[in-house]
Amino acid sequence: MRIGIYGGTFNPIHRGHLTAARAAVEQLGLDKLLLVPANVPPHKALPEGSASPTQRLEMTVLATAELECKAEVLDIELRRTGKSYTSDTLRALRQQYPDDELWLLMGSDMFLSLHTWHEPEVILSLVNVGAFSRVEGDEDAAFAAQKAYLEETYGATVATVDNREVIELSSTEVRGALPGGGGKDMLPEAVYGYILRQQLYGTDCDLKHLTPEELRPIALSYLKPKRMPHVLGTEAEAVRLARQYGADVTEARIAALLHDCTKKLDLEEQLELCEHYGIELDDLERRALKLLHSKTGAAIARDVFGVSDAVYNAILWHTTGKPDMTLLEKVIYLADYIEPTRDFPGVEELRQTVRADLDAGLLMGLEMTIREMEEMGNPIHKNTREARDYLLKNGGHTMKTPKELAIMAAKALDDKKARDIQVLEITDLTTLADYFVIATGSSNTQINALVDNVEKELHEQAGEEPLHREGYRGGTWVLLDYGCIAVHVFNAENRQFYGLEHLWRDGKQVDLTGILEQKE
Ligand code: DGI
Ligand code: FE
Ligand code: FE
Repeated sequence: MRIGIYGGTFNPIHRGHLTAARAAVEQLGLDKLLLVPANVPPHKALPEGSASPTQRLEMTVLATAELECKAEVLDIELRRTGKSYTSDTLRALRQQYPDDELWLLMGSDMFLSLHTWHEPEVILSLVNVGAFSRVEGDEDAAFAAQKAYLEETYGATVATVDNREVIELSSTEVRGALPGGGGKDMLPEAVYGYILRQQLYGTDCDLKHLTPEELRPIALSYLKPKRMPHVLGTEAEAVRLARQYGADVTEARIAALLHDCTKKLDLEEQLELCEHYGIELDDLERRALKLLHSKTGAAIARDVFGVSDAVYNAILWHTTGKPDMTLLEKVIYLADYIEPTRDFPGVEELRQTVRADLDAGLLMGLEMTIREMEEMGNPIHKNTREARDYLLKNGGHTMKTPKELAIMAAKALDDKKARDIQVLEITDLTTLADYFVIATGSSNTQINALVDNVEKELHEQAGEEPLHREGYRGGTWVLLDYGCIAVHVFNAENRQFYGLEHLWRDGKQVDLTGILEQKE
């Protein structure tokens, strides 16, 4: 295997480091990178507000999320007390990788002074050198001379890594930009989030009032790199489901971004957090690590980020579910289950079910979990079981919000090719209803088919029946009154004549993009 060794203070690690690392991987054909945050000698005091060694280590781990190759972060130099020499580090690495080709990567300044380092002969006998070259012209001569000198004197193997494309970027520059609100583009996303969360380098971020966009890098900074795509996938899926079923999209985003924020903690750390937040645990929870992260995650979300009760509960119940879940709780439970990076037998069927009917999907998800637990011999948590039993008892339907019913009706109309479907929120304008669903049918037959489909879907999916109907089977217009929603279907002429959109122009139009297939 060809392994690159890339050391640095990484205070903080930034995108310039990553482009250099990528260039080395590509040009030297490396199979793997070892990133080695350096110990900072006491005499080279770091600037005020700098990161601690542990923080530099953690940021370096987060940065690997943006590398395409295998990468590992080593704390070997940070653990060493006293003087830290590169030759010592390389001796240790050579022992660990006796048969591999090792390449020590370094910038041009370092390379040009390499012969003055401690034990250069040891360094150059243990590893090859990959030197980044940044500038064309004069430096090439100095480079070539140093290369020839090292090869001749120490029998070194030296390769140049062309890094000229890279925009010059230094950690000093990054640190300079951060206090004024800059630096985002210079840093890997999760590293930027980590800096804000830990208030490093003079940043001063109010964590309690973040938009989802602002929260995203910070949420990523809680995760192991391999979990990041899952959380981003959960966010995307939660947005889709929230739009489709009428949940609050912003709350769905925030809950999804934070839902696994304590997932990487071990049992001891989880129990410590439970103690800290006064979270009570039952016998199973005390033993089952996987059941704790939803509880501690919810607590962190509320304590650190000030999330609403709705978001708190969506995170709290995302692993087991519970009886009578709210719309947002269902959206998060299922987004977590079916997000695009999930890949397990049956996931496609579950996705289709969730998109057709949220509660049917919820029931299917719970049953899949219970079956899996049984197969693996894991105890089933009482909340999981009760969540399933509740849905079974309620025939798969639980109370729908008016908006859910309105969107369900709009979809039923869309399925039968209605035109100009609109959903108007009129909650604040009248006591007649909360939503009007309006659509146009092209013929008497189609109008009847449209209305029949709305009745069928609301009956099957929600157990709802209209309180009364008007104009039924008359063919030119029909009203289905469900109390909280009213469905109006017209032919084109009557649609214009009644002009409901105009009469209710103070109502709020519900955005149906991504929910309906209708052509605008
Ligand atoms: O955190 P994620 O991996 O994204 O997903 P999750 O929060 O749904 O956690 C899934 C894990 O939780 C899975 O490994 C099984 C476990 N789990 C879920 N319900 C139960 C359960 N474990 C036990 N013992 N009993 C349950 O009822
Ligand atoms: Fe989880
Ligand atoms: Fe998850």
